[in-house]
Amino acid sequence: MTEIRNDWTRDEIAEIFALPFTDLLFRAATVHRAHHRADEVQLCTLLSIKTGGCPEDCGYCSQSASADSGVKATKLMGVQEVLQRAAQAKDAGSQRFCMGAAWRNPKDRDMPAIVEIVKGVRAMGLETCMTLGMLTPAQADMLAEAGLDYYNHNIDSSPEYYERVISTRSMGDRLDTLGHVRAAGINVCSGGIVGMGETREDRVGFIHTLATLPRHPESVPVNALVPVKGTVLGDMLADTPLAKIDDIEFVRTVATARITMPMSMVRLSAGRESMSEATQALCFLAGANSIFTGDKLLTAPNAGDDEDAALLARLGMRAMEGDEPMLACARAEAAE
Ligand code: SAM
Ligand code: DTB
Ligand code: SF4
Repeated sequence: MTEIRNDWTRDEIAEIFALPFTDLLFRAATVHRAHHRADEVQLCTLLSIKTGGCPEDCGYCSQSASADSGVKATKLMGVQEVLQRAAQAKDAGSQRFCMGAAWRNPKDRDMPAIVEIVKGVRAMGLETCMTLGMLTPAQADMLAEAGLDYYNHNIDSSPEYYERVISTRSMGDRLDTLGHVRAAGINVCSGGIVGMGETREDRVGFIHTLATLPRHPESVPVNALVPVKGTVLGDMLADTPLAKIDDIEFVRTVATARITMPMSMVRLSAGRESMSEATQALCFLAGANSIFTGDKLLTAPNAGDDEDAALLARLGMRAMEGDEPMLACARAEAAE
């Protein structure tokens, strides 16, 4: 078993990131195998339960009210409709149902419906994950009491690059919410986006921030920017195509996350649709062991269940079943 460390230095992480590619992949695959089954991938389904009109100004996001992306703002979806969508996801073989709302933070008047949704989805035997923006300690406790398994709240990038992408809230605000989620006893899902025009040093700083949290997030989503027309970053990258991240650098980011956070589920998240099967296969070799399935993310298109099933079959890999990810969390606790 690899030692679980929370005292990584930025230099150490930069050194791992820059290893010869073959050495990096070998090391990441070795760590992966010591803690997880390397032939299994967790399937998660996303649903946007409240879309668009968000007061935050995240430069990548189609749902920000300050973007001109054409995404229409909706109200919070009704409980029954969410449950129906969760049932479809379960039938399609999903293990975790992740629900996102385009809020800066939930209002207290929204909480009863959110609690009902968590209880209903959980009762179907799915793991529940929500991403609703910033939480107060009391809201985190309410979600924990409802039985929420995971809360997603991404740090998105390095502390330095974060400020260039979002101005309406700080990295400190994000870390505070992650602290409230942890204190409430909910599993933490936190990652970020690569390909936003950041440097290698920023990608190192991004992994360093996650890998030095007092406890590593149980899930680490690594998104590749989906460039959306009408968003600051979508338009910037359309003008400077050279800023687009190359596949090898993306795989390096996944491998470095795997090596520094051995127990975590590393999720190959947004951006898979424009990734070749070979790149996705390299990501699995580098330690990614979770994906979003279904033909839609929150607002952007995704690969789709059939394509994913075909990819896993071609690679001779299989969907994770039962409580295996929770087992990983239990092992993490036991290792403390
Ligand atoms: N409003 C909540 C929040 O920001 O925490 C939840 C929803 S938000 C859409 C969830 C995450 O999706 C963001 O933190 C970001 O990392 C990712 N994301 C959003 N737009 C993206 C894009 N165009 N490409 C890649 N990832 C994106
Ligand atoms: C995460 O890290 N990626 C997911 C999930 N957490 C909520 C969201 C991806 C959003 C991609 C862009 C869109 O669909 O609008
Ligand atoms: Fe709002 Fe979340 Fe999009 Fe930022 S990422 S604009 S907080 S929905």
